[in-house]
Amino acid sequence: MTLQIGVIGTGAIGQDHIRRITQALSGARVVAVNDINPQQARDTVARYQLDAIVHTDAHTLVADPAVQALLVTSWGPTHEEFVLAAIAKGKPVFCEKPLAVTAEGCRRIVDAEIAHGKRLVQVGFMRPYDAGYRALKDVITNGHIGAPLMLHCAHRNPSVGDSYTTPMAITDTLIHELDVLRWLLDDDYVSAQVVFPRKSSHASSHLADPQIVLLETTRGVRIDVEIFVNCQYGYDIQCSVVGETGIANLPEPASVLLRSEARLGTTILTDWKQRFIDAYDVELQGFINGIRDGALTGPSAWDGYAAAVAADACVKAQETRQVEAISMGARPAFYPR
Ligand code: NAD
Ligand code: NAI
Ligand code: ISE
Repeated sequence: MTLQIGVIGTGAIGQDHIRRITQALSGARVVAVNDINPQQARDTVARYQLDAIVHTDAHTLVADPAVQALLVTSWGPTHEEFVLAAIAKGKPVFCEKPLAVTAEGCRRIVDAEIAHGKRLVQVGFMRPYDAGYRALKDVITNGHIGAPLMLHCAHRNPSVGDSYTTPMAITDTLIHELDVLRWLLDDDYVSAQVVFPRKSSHASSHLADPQIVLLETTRGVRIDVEIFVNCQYGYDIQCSVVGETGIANLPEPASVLLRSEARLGTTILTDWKQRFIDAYDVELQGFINGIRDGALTGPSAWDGYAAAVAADACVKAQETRQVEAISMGARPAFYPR
């Protein structure tokens, strides 16, 4: 049976996910789309030659009997409303990160899902599906570097638009590390601090860039993450795990080693869509298969909540310049490890 999906938000990642559902994945098709900009929704239907209805109201799309599952790829602040609407209709929903822009909003989703009684939500944290991160986790889990002690990470984008703000370095960008590092270490965070180095001249006047976030986990692992969203040179994701007996680094994306014009080098990607392209495919196929098999297994609403609790503390730490505590309470039995 082909799963019939409705998409809310036909922007950059909405269109990219529509492309993969339509051209790369199996078992699903897009039957309805909505965007706050209806022309963009219509253009998307034309571009991907979809046999899909354009709804001018997102809630009408959620209620459409032809729509069996939802993809929420609109702006972050709209996610909570649409995910809650999907849960109210008992429809599975894949929501791009962040699940909601505050921990309180994520908690409302967690509570609604638990009240519904069955998992319906998968969050678009794709890095746990990336082959490089999975290889890194295997090295740690198999004890090849002993117990992890420290992590040195970097999340660098070439540039961001003028609407990108200082808190978005946390809620939009660091949120990926907040998710993947707790998955990688099988641990949770207890504190966060944010340090501001000298500002890049390429950052807009209202943006603090770069930033360094210092995290501590329940087992005492110390993590530093450099967020640098106007680094100019490329889209560069780094993760180095220092253990008791060795160091494990996230593999670089495959690239031809080129000897040419008296230089030896490899290409650095510039587009986030390319850096994790395989992981996006696997996560979304996992969502489709999970619905078919009656059990979603990917990043849960609890994972979305856990990342948001840490993000709230980081945003507070940006303002106070102090070490801020992170506490998310007990994991509900509804979300087994
Ligand atoms: P975008 O601005 O290109 O697209 C967002 C779209 O949502 C726009 O077309 C906008 O018109 C539409 N929209 C906004 N509010 C709406 C509403 N109330 N109803 C219907 N449509 C609405 O942004 P984007 O880069 O595609 O990002 C969208 C989401 O995906 C964000 O939450 C972002 O954090 C996330 N994202 C995730 C990744 C990832 O690596 N997982 C990468 C990029 C973006
Ligand atoms: P698992 O599903 O047994 O989970 C491992 C641990 O990580 C658990 O403690 C769980 O609570 C936690 N976790 C899972 N997702 C998380 C997230 N997004 N954020 C924080 N913590 C998270 O382990 P497995 O099978 O290694 O799966 C890990 C992820 O990869 C899952 O999201 C899963 O759906 C996905 N997956 C990907 C496959 C692939 O081929 N790339 C195959 C199977 C699973
Ligand atoms: C964007 O929304 C993403 O999710 C990208 O993966 C991230 O690198 C970027 O900083 C975000 O703005």
